[in-house]
Amino acid sequence: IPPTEKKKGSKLFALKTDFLKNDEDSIQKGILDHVEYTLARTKYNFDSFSAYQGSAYSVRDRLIERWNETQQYYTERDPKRVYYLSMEFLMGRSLQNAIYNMNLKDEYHSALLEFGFELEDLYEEEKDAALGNGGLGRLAACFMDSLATLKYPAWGYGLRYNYGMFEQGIYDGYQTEVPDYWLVAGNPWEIERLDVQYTVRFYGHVTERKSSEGSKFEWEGGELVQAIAYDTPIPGYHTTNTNNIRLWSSKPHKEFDLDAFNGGNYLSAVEAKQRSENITSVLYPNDNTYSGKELRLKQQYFFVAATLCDVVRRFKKSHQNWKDFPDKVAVQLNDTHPTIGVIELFRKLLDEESLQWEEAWDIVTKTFAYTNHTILPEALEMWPVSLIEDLLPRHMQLIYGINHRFLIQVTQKWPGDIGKMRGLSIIQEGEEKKVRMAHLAIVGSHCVNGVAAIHSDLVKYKVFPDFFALWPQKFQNKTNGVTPRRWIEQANPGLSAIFTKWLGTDQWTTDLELVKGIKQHMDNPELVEEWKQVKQFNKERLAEFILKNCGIQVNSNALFDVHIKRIHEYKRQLLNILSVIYRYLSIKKMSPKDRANVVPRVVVFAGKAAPGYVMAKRHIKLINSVAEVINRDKEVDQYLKVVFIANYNVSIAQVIVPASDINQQISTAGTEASGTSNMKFTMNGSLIIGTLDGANVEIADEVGQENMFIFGLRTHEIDAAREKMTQKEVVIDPRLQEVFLNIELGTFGPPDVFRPILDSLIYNDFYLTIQDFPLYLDAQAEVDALWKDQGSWIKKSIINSASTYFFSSDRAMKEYAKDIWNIEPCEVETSINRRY
Ligand code: GL9
Repeated sequence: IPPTEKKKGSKLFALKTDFLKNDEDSIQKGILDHVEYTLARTKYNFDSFSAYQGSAYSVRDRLIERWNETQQYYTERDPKRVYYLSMEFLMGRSLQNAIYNMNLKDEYHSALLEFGFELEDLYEEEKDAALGNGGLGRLAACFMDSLATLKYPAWGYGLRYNYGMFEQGIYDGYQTEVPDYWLVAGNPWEIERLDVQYTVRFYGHVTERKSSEGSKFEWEGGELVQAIAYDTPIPGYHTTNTNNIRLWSSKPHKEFDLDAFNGGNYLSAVEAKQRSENITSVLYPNDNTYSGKELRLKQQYFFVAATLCDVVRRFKKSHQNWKDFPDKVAVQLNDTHPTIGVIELFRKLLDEESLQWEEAWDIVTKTFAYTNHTILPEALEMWPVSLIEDLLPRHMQLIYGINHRFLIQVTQKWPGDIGKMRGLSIIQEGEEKKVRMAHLAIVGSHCVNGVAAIHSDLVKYKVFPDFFALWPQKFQNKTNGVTPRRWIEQANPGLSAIFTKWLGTDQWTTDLELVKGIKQHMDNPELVEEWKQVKQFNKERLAEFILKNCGIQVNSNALFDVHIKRIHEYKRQLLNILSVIYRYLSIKKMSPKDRANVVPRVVVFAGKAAPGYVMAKRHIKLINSVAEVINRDKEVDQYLKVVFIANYNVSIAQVIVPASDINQQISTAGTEASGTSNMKFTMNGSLIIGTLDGANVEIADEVGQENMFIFGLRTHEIDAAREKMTQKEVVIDPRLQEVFLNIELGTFGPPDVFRPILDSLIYNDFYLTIQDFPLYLDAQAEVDALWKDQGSWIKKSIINSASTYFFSSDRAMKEYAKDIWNIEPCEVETSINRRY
């Protein structure tokens, strides 16, 4: 270092001596400084929102210190890293999470109290970050929490959509959608990195340049778009380790369109630039469906192109040999959405780094792994060849080349079997040729996993049996998990206090296996009493929320029956509401004496339907129409209430889940890959009423079927049941007929709106609602019977919550790290560590 530089450096080091302090005074000063210098407000207009913002910025300062320490440490140690590529991260709110994970709850609480604010109230000032649709995006968020907590060197990569998941309104019982321009409220949790930018190309053409060393292919021309990085620090729980989620935002490329300018087309030149900002404008609000829109493919490529530039640049800073790449880098594909990344890395190695085909492909397949999240055929992505050819011409050439070599392998395994070739090919032939992204993901990865045991079996034996026959060792199961920090500690402080008291330690937050220890106290009347009280408290909190947001008064002593998730035919909210109608009609017919035996229920629904999913939106209308009739019927007032909570999101889930007595997990067997709310509910002592589908199966293994309400057709019975339906051999249960009749007679409003729902059941019933209906009613009757025996109920509730170790995302992440990524924890050693 030249002497002048050294001198400058010494001043740098002299000034930056210590980390921020965490005593009350320092925290208060931090908050006030931000209110004054970041928000430019004074103590005279210091309202709750500015208190939230000031607190968030002061927390962010501390996160940045930890982030810097962590990234510096990783750079020095150079451990193998994992990159989790996900088009969705459903983070919810961040203030409480960051404060809890940094172990600064008491400090922030008392600091704010002296300013006249309750920390807990300030949490409510924050807007949810909803850059995801549902389970898949929330899973990514839970995984990020666990990776940081377990000290794995991991980064998440995704897109910074300007519009997140739409805001749902309910008008006249119908869903309305309002765009969610979430950034208007500001986002203190992100750091704009103007120094991290890459250029992404679209369209253009491929030129072959021949030389003595062979041919080189260059992708040229087309449109250029700039990707800018935005980082969100992800603090581990009670550790310095702080990982990162890097989201890309699209901006116009600086290259100036001189032709348009000289032609006097200045305004149209600006418009062309503006179009590039569209790429990251909006999250596609689809779940379990594939939308073949060009903009979506652009999003996918933009995302992986920028990500791989970043990953490759980081690798090249400290490595020369490409052979080392898979020993330093693991890339996980969260569903097929980022699969074009397989080809992008291959293209970089081949065309930019001049590696040979075999060597480059070997590096690619050792690097990537693919998680499948659904087997619904309508969700499997298949992009038209013509579209890829146009948008990504070089990639299409490479896909053909890879497919050619792959099909040679297929013929070696099954000589002369054209059917196998056609079935396995990455390209689907037909009127319009398509690229099967799942096939590309399987061919391009060293590992393919499903997200629950039953789902992974379906992936192996039903959806991709020939791939499994070809490469049995590639296929694994990794059952999903959820973070107990957000879903127990933050969402349910009462239950957390019980755990800590009866286990004699608070270590259960990172070692959920300890919670098993609760079982040994389940006969202790003191614990039982506390358990009751905590549930009651949470139910009152939800009742207040419902009154405030829906204007409906519910009895917090009633059984809280909860069905919250995306609205989809396969999840069968319809089955639930039909049984609610049956319950209503039954109560109406009862004598006063019989009514005395009715278990009072509050049935809660929440969830969004994809804007284009007409049938799901009709289901919402039916639920709301039924709710309206029931809720204004004074005769059933004490016994039944139906509530549809609008605009379901992560922070609403944090209020609903701890308050539930039973939760509905009633998908048609074989359709729900895993489900993750089932895990959150079970942790919070809510009993599942459900089918043997997704992770319900493994939950039943852990908690015992006798502690749940399992009913319905099994996966292996589904095909036969569908056949029975088409053969018109199904007899509709008379109780269901009565329900149909009431809908047709207009009991719940003009029946023409509901006609398509009834038709879908009577003429098709693909999701087997009719056949499962009587079995469902039996299970519901068991629920009522058990509720009357509160002693047994609470015991089962305790057993449920004590048996959820396996469903912690910590367990899931340890399995991925060991079985797929081959990475080790890398604990940051630093003086910030003192606290922990
Ligand atoms: C999903 C599955 O449907 C769920 O069963 C599963 O729990 C999650 C996470 O693995 O993935 N796949 C999928 O496309 N969605 C899922 O929830 N949809 C949304 O995220 C809306």
